[in-house]
Amino acid sequence: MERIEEVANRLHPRTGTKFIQYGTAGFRTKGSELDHVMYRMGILAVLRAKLKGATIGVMITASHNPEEDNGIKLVDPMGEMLESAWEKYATELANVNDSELMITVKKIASKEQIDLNSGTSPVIFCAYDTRPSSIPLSEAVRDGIEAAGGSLCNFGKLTTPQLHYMVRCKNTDNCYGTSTEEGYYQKLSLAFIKLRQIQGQTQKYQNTVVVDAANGIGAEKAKFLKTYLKDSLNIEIHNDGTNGRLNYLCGADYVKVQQKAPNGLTLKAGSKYASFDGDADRIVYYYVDNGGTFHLLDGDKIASLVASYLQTLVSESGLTVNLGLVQTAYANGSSTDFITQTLQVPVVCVPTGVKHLHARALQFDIGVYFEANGHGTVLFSDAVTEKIRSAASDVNLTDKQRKSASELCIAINLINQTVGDAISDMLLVEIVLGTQDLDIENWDKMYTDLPNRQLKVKVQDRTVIETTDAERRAVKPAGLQENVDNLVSKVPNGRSFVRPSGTEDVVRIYAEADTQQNADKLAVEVALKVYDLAGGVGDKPHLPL
Ligand code: G16
Repeated sequence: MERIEEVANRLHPRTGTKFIQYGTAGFRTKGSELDHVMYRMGILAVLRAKLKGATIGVMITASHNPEEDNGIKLVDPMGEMLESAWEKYATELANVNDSELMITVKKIASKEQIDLNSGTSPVIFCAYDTRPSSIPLSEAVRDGIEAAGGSLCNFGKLTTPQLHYMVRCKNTDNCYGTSTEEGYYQKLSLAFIKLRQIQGQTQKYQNTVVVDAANGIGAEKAKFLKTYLKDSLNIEIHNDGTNGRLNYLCGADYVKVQQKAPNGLTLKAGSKYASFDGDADRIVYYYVDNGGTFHLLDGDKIASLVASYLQTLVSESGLTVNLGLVQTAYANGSSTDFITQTLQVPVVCVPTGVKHLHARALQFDIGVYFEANGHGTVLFSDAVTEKIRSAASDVNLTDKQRKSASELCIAINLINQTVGDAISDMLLVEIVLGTQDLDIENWDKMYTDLPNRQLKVKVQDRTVIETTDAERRAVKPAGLQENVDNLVSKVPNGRSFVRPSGTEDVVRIYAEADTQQNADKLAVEVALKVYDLAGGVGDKPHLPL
């Protein structure tokens, strides 16, 4: 511990004065501005590990952001996001001067009653994505861990959800799975192959998926996975990083926001496509119909498909289970109507950020959560997992009930319950489509999305926007919400909201309406209000988009 300030001064000084905040998914900014933040997060990870008496994870990634950005987030013992109460410590520690570093560490330790001299040397799991800045930044994390008396277990390149999985495995004595990359592929592929074997004959379903891997880490990892899946799923990988920049004109975020195919793929009618994001924690599906029109199946459609599958299995197994679904304000209005009215599954809305969805999903026996951007998973409470396991071998139940409970047991092993995982979600979607014998067009017919548009506006200071009601209403700056309400009232089926991004220096605008033309117009009009009332910079938003 006594080396903390000396190492900071010598190797990782805070050179600028720019304030940085632990946001939606940790710290995120230009990779060149993060060296001191990385060093300090190595220290914080050791403090957290000492408090919890457990292994903590550190993931270095800026996920969907451009290649020159980078970021860091801490992973808590069960593989979940860092507890929000600690986000303020992270922000404080990242922003103090070097001379205040040790005082701040001691302050956090004293508040949390952490014994800095306990003599234990906690292990910190660290991994990173494919960005050029990731390896040097991981060295700063290592220095922070070691200066604080911890030891580093460096996994090198992993997807974000793989690191979350490893942390949970380690802290559950490998009951959740083996904390190695091979253990991850083995667990998922075993469950996938078993579910494939019990699935009936299919006519419409095709077991090929063409994947745009965003030129990110998901490409390499999906290639490994293929060797475990054998011929149970045919994955064709494009945008694998050999010939393109990370997230540039490709990947899940690009496809979702632009509502068009990524560069690097030529879509053919009759084929099924999916895009991962840069660190493979998000996935969206899409296809073109015979007329050449592009159709997107985003996180809302994945959530609907998965919820319908789980609900069927639960009801066939005769179990009483509290199944619910968590969305954010970005969820398409049609999806919420379908899930609540047709599936009869309750839906709750929370602010953007997987950490919020995850926390709310834990309150259900089975909590399905997905952001519209394709980030999500399913959580099973310990009690319901046990109930399902017992039902699978309960001789008092019918064969059909036992069979459905067994299928649920296997599905639990296919799902990465720590965080959204593009690879695990893809396998789950393929199983549901196979089980229900659906092609992508039929899946798409579950409901029809309301036309929608997302825009972003650069402002001088995005924190001038403050929101309430799960980000559905702006309370600051004055007058903005009244203007949004007024614009929305003029459009059939109109809905719109604005919120500051937690991962990019922008304000995000969402609008939906009865037609694409109206959704685009509403989005631009709301964006203009943001520009005028919240200090917009650069070009004014305008039509055509
Ligand atoms: C992160 C978060 C997501 C969030 C997204 C966009 O995704 O994990 O929960 O939806 O950022 O957040 P914002 O609108 O605040 O910029 P990722 O995939 O980039 O880690």
